[in-house]
Amino acid sequence: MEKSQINLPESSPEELAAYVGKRVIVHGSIYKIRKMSGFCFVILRTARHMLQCVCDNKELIEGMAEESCVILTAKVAGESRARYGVELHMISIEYLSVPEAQMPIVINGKVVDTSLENKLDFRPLTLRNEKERAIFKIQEGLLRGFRRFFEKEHFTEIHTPKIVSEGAEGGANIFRLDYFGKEAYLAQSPQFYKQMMVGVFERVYEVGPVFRAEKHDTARHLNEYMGVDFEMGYIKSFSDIMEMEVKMLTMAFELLGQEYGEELALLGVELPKMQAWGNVPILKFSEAKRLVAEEFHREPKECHDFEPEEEKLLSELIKRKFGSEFVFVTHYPTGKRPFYVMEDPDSPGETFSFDLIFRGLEITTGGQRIHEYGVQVAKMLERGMDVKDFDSYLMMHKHGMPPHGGLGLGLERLTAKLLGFENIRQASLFPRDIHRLTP
Ligand code: AMO
Repeated sequence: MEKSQINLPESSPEELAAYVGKRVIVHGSIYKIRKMSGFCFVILRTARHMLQCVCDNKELIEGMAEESCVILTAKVAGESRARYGVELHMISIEYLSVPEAQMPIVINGKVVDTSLENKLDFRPLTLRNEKERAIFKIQEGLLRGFRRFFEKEHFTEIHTPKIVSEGAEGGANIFRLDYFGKEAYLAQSPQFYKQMMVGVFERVYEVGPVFRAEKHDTARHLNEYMGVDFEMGYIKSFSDIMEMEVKMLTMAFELLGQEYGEELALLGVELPKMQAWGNVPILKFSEAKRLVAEEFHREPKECHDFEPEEEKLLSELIKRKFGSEFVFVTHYPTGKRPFYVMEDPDSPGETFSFDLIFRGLEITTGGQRIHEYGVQVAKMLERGMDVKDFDSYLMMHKHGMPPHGGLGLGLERLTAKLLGFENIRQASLFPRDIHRLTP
């Protein structure tokens, strides 16, 4: 009889119907064995799917162990009760490996029923659970959507150094390194380098790790996270950047809807409706602060920034008033923004900057940058910075830069909020926080 090789990761499960009546060879891990009288159900975990198999061969059943890696030969049969409308009737099994130890934690239930700490401690195993791994397929989908958008908009992908001589974002949350006797740092963001590359490619993006030595243990901070950064030249205003972000998110959500339906359904996720640019609510920081204080009768403790609780309340208010889960907050006070951010000439003390808040959490910061050498140097001096330390950064300003701006988006924050998680760690494959360096 003719054998066909099914390559499941590439094909959509619906295509399996075409194989009914055929003999196939398929590899994967035995996820779950459910013994019945005289036969057993086996769920085979492939790169993306969970395939229902049936085995009535006593000898085959006896030797079977969960988490064995196998190559199955089987016949495909139609079965309306199975997830993809087909099941595999097992003919033979070739074992590639058999587990040596008992699973320390149950991974093949509907959910991994344990604390987040435990889930993270056993991450190489708990990620094998179908719901846990679905989180990271969705994260992959977001990035595919972003990349599709960047390609369409003619952005060049760049990779900038993560060992640097100066922090770009200021503040104390920077990791120090001994770099052959010199002091160096882990990059707090690709900020300087993405700006430099605007002078070369005009539009650039980077997806890469960002390091922040946050000493506090919160549900929204990691010490290493994935930054999605872009930067573009010849902008007319920083609202060009916000418009780009709306389009970028729209494209990513569309792609998720088209190609990640199975994972979204597994996690019970409904995609947010991103309004078209022009309809997404935009508020100035000072207005947003005032609105939250008035509506919720609270006295702000911090005047120059949002408290986490205020971001939550603002989202709640915007959803109620405008039906939007996204809100741009603009014109943050100069003192709270890094030295490269452009100040509004008509409103000194306010910057051409913004945050995007989604479901109560800041997922993005962006804005327009200072592109003129004299203005940038003056700003640095005003802040008591040593201009000489920034020679290589200032080279681009000195030799001509277009008006430009960009943004940085935290991938784990977006994923966590999209999937309704309280803790950002759930959306990081192997989170790094003050307590966690392994796995
Ligand atoms: P910012 O410092 O606001 O801006 O960072 C950008 C986005 O990164 C995410 N983020 C974090 N995610 C997880 N853990 C953390 N510790 C953490 N810190 C920040 C947030 C945030 O909105 N250079 C600017 C961006 C720009 O203007 O282009 C910057 O890095 O989602």
